[in-house]
Amino acid sequence: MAENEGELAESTTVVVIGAGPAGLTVANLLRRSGVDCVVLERRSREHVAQRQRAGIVETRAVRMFDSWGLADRVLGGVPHDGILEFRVDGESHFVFDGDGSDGPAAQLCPQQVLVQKLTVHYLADGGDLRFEAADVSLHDLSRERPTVRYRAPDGTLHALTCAFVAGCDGEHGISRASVPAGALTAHTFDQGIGWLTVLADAPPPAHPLLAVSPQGFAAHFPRGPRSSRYYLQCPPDDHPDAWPDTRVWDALRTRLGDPALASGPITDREIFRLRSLVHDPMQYGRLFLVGDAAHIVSPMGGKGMNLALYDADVLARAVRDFVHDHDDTGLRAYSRRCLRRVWNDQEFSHWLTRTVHDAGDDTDAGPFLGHLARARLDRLFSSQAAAGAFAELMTGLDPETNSVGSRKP
Ligand code: FAS
Repeated sequence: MAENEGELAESTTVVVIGAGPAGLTVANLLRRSGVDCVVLERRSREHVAQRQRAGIVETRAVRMFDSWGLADRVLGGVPHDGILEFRVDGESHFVFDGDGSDGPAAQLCPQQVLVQKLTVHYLADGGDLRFEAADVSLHDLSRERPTVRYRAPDGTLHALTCAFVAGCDGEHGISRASVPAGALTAHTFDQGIGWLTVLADAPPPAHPLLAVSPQGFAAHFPRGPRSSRYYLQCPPDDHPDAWPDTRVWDALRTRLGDPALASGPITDREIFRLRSLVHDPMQYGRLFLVGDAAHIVSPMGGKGMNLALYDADVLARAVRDFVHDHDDTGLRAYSRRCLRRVWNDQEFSHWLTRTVHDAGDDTDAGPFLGHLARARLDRLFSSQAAAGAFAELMTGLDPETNSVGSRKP
């Protein structure tokens, strides 16, 4: 594309748009592969570093970072002991969600800690990361050398030509919005369920906790040594103002079946709708969509961030093989391979969401589906085969190879 007046022209191999878990992982893995890249992030470093979302890096992702020699540098949590607690009408059931091997296990690592460490490592490794990149626009995506334009904080206009664009800018980013209408198919599903999500400086649970009760679903997850994330089922169109502190703690004590639950200052509360979204394919020309830019999965099962890390690993390996060996097998298989994983995790998240919500307050689902959900829980707690399948899905390890990557190209 012709250079605009007063524009600074640059060239690189990959332009990564977005410095969330997806973008920073792609960038770190590309650097590790000796592939040039530039990361453009719209927000400031401080803003990106403090955004609190997911809290567990699944076993597969921990081993993926390990396979790249990065685990010790970028993971900042505590190993998950492989125990998940289901509390049904106040009765506890402990389910093992590890793979039982001596390999590195899942980590309880708040997303912002992973993002901070990926940023520090990438910059220390000489990576090019540009925060506060405004007005990012994508051009010539169907040509061999696309161009990405943006305005720097000092007002300078930049035009980066590249071989590939990694669209890692989340659900509301510019990447997917730059794909011509009709080129992608969007598959959506609305669970019709809302969650009040609460962050508090309160003691974390002994184990991640999912609670089923007639009053509705509740969950309690660790987010650091003195911090907790809670979820409370609520109407999808509810408002955070309808949940003052006393109501939050009363509902948690009731649904978790723990009248003595310790409280603490609430630092954040939001309502969000449980919904899922998948775009197919996850590529348009030289643009590859990664993470939330391509798919949204409800937090049930902790797959959102982990799917972003999966896509990032698949893309980085594919670009590395193309740049170093002129082998485009991975690039051509990128979308199909990631979508196979996306639908697997969507199915698991859907199964778990219906199970723990229908088994509790069955007002919407009705008693029949309520009984089905309870039967599913009963099988999970009493059948080794069912518990094994559950653990496999929680680890994220590939069922064919019980390892990080699939045998399938
Ligand atoms: P992100 O959205 O994290 O990152 C995209 C980046 O792109 C951002 O830094 C953004 O500023 C930047 N960007 C956007 N537009 C741009 C532009 N035009 N130019 C340049 N940069 C641009 N998942 C779980 O597994 N468990 C949970 O408990 C959980 N809780 C969540 C709670 C909340 C409130 C939310 C919103 C999500 C939660 N998720 C959870 C899902 C979450 O973890 C996402 O899956 C994860 O952030 C996806 O990472 P990325 O794809 O990197 O996208």
